[in-house]
Amino acid sequence: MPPADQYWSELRSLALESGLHAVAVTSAEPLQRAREQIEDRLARELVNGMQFTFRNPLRSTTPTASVEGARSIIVAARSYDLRDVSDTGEPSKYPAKVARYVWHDHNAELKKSLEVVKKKLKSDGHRAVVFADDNSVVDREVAWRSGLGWFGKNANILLPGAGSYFVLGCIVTTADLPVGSPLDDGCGPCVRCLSSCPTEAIVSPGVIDANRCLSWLLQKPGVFPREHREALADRIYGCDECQSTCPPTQRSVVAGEVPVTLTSRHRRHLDALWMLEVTDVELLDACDPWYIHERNPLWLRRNALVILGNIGDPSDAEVRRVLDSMLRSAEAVLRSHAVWACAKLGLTDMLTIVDADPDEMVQNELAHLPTCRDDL
Ligand code: B12
Ligand code: SF4
Ligand code: SF4
Repeated sequence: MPPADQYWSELRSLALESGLHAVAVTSAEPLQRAREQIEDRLARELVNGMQFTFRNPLRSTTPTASVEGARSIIVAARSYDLRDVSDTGEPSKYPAKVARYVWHDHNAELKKSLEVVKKKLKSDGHRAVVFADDNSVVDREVAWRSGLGWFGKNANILLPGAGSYFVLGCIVTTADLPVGSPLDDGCGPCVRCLSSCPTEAIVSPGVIDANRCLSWLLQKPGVFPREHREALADRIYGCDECQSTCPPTQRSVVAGEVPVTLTSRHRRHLDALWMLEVTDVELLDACDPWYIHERNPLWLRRNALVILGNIGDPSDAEVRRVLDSMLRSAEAVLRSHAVWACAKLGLTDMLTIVDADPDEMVQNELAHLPTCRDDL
């Protein structure tokens, strides 16, 4: 076996050749700080029903629970800073936009690259398992501990000179590799992300309140909180605001180097009206290249109704027609969000259809109608 430094140098070169943008190593020691933070967020009720790494904190912060005898964790970042995905394709009157990381399944690409390195580790007699966006490891904590990047106040990991438009993943392995150490803070006095968050969800540096974070609210099942619907604007899935306003991320130099074969099916948005009219199969097919957790057309349509209330044109006959059909939907959650959209657009005359609706959710919306949009 070559010395640890030389072996890591070989693995590192292989990783970079395989499409990863940066790699580093940390030990497989428990992620004590992350465990404490998770417990603290749960105790402070900042988690709002999220499962992920919060469901079993002990497991997600104990690398050796996933790989017995693990000694090291190879942490990797892959850029998702695609600039080529066009806004063209079908012309859209009411574009419902997804966040940048959703445009393509970058986690699948990241895993493919990590698999190449894993294969090498295994052929050399080590145990090795790949994880990326998996509940077994807290990706950002291992990335921070390895020195891959610093923890931004927006809670993202930023790579020096390259910002935060990166997905993160790792290989937990029994190989002994030379570990890195955390970088110095790179944010300095900047607080742009805190002030740019549309819902003030960054409650202190590095701490996100999931009760307010649009990224979580867009995927959470059920009623979209009324107090955050206007802030949602035209987002259908994911939110980029705390990153797109971040100076080091804006200055990113990775642009144009993301190895992805783009097709005409890659896009930044779908039309909100279209989403409310097509079948589930058509909707899911259009979302196919996107990275969306538990693809449920119901929540995507709920989000599309909020968008329609925010950007729809009430004088457009198509808008009226689609809202009319949504007020008659078999799904109470769609009827109730259609009620809100009608009121935002000043179309309260349409609400007679639901006057006698037996559903509590719909009656609750009728009892709390918003005022019409200021710009109408
Ligand atoms: C749950 C989750 C979410 C939740 C909660 C986010 C959160 N901040 O916890 C929601 C749905 C809101 C979410 C949103 C997003 N997510 Co997310 N998410 C995850 C997931 C599944 C687990 C995260 C986790 O365990 N959090 C636990 C909490 C306790 O960690 P934390 O909030 O980061 O807290 C740390 C800091 O506070 C730090 N810390 C301690 N003291 C201090 C002090 C200071 C000053 C600072 C700055 C930090 C700091 O220590 C804590 C523990 O590590 C990971 C994948 C994974 N398996 O790890 C992806 C992941 C974190 N998400 C990711 C992405 C891309 C996003 C979005 C950008 C997507 C989008 N565009 O909408 C947003 C960003 C929102 C934000 N500002 O954080 C990437 C992050 C990549 C990166 N470069 O950092 C990950 C790693 C997925 C992946 N494999 O690439 N996400
Ligand atoms: S993802 Fe959006 S809502 Fe969540 S903290 Fe960042 S800016 Fe705020
Ligand atoms: S916006 Fe400023 S404070 Fe926030 S993560 Fe970026 S550099 Fe740090």
